[in-house]
Amino acid sequence: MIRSDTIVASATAPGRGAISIIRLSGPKSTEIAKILNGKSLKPRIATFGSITSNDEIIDTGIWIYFVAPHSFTGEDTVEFQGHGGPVVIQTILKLMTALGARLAAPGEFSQRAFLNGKIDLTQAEAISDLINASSISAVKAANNSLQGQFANHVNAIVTELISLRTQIEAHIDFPDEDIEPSSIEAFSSTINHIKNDLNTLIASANDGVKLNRSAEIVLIGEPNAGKSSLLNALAKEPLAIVTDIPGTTRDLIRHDLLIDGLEIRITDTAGIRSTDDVIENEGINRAINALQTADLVLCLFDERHHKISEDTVRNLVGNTQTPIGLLRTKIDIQIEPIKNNTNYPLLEISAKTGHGLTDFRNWLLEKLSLTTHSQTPFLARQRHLEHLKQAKDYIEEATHHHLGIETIDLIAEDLRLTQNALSEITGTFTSDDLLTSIFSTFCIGK
Ligand SMILES: Nc1nc2c(ncn2[C@@H]2O[C@H](COP(=O)(O)OP(=O)(O)OP(=O)(O)O)[C@@H](O)[C@H]2O)c(=O)[nH]1
Ligand SMILES: [Mg+2]
Repeated sequence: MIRSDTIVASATAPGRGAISIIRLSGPKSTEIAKILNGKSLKPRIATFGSITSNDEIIDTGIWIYFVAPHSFTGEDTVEFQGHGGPVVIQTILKLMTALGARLAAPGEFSQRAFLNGKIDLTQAEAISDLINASSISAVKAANNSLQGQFANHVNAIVTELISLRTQIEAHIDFPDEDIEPSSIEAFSSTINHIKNDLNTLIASANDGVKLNRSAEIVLIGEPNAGKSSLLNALAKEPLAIVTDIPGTTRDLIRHDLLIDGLEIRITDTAGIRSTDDVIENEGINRAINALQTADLVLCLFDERHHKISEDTVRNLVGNTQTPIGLLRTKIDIQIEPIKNNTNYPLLEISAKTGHGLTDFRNWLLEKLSLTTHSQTPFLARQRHLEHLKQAKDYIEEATHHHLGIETIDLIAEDLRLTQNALSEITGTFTSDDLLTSIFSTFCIGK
């Protein structure tokens, strides 16, 4: 266990609440609790007690003592569940710091749990991601990471790499002896196997990264298609200016919607058309850029002026890889019956009457949840994806050499670098700077 001082923080959100939890971790925790409570605490027993200063009661509540190493941080930890008033909390924190505790930095409890080997880095990050999750799918995936599913995948590849490196490096000491053809075959087959595993893991991590943020939807269409009206109808407030003048919207207008617990960022854009207007053109460029990185692009059509077809869809969105959905707008005034000649899903709505909006919301939920909880067992971060890609680059580098006694040291080095890149994910090989930057984004008290 690391040697450390005693830290303290309120683990509950700032502001007024019924209950607050104040958490102490480190060697002085029980001593501080004893002074304030007036008697010793028994491990793992919730005890009603108080916090007293100069013979005056500051608060009463429940004390719980977790003995090292059987605590979240791996250190002696004491929690006090008291009343959730900001002045009460501040007074207790002052009393505890006067008795030798130090106010904890953001994420410092989790950092100690990591440094004491209670959790690996992916699990520590999953705690923060669970707290910040913006959908139920993200909650489930964060819990999977917290249970170690992501780390297990990484560790399985690392174990395979270690075994391969041990066998390969044994040959470095005997440069005059050729490697058996059967061994060469076995080495390259293992390298290929690891490469495939990495590719599969990168695909899952990609989905995991998407889950770790709000889903993004971009509305695209010709001027007057009804994009801004739809945004306003969904937001239930007049966020964007709506007129019958084509080219009303120029800037990207964003709104965060919460549909059944799924956070969706929806972006209204400038209508797509060819124009000499410099400002409008800039708006159109921004619209086209925004749709490239979205999770879903919705093409809106007022079919009185603009018929739906594969060509008209492609004219709007080009050759994007972003999934596409179609919306036939203003159905309160459309005369022709709906007909879908494309391979994209098509729904009809009226922003004016609200017709079709409930079906549209349900469809969105299904569409975005499908991409989210399909094959995605865990939550991931951009940082993980970068290390996985680095690992893949290094192992690919290894396959570029013709495997033989003269290249074995180069291959061994590539494999060592592959392993290091993977170890950065779980934190077995991580710089202090990286740790500081990861934990500093956590809540205080976590
Ligand atoms: N009847 C009817 N009119 C609608 C509906 N939705 C939008 N409109 C009208 O269509 C016109 C254009 O609507 P906007 O929402 O500004 O269209 P837009 O796609 O944002 O247009 P640009 O910003 O110019 O690209 C306005 O006069 C709206 O009142 C609808 O569902 N029914
Ligand atoms: Mg508009």
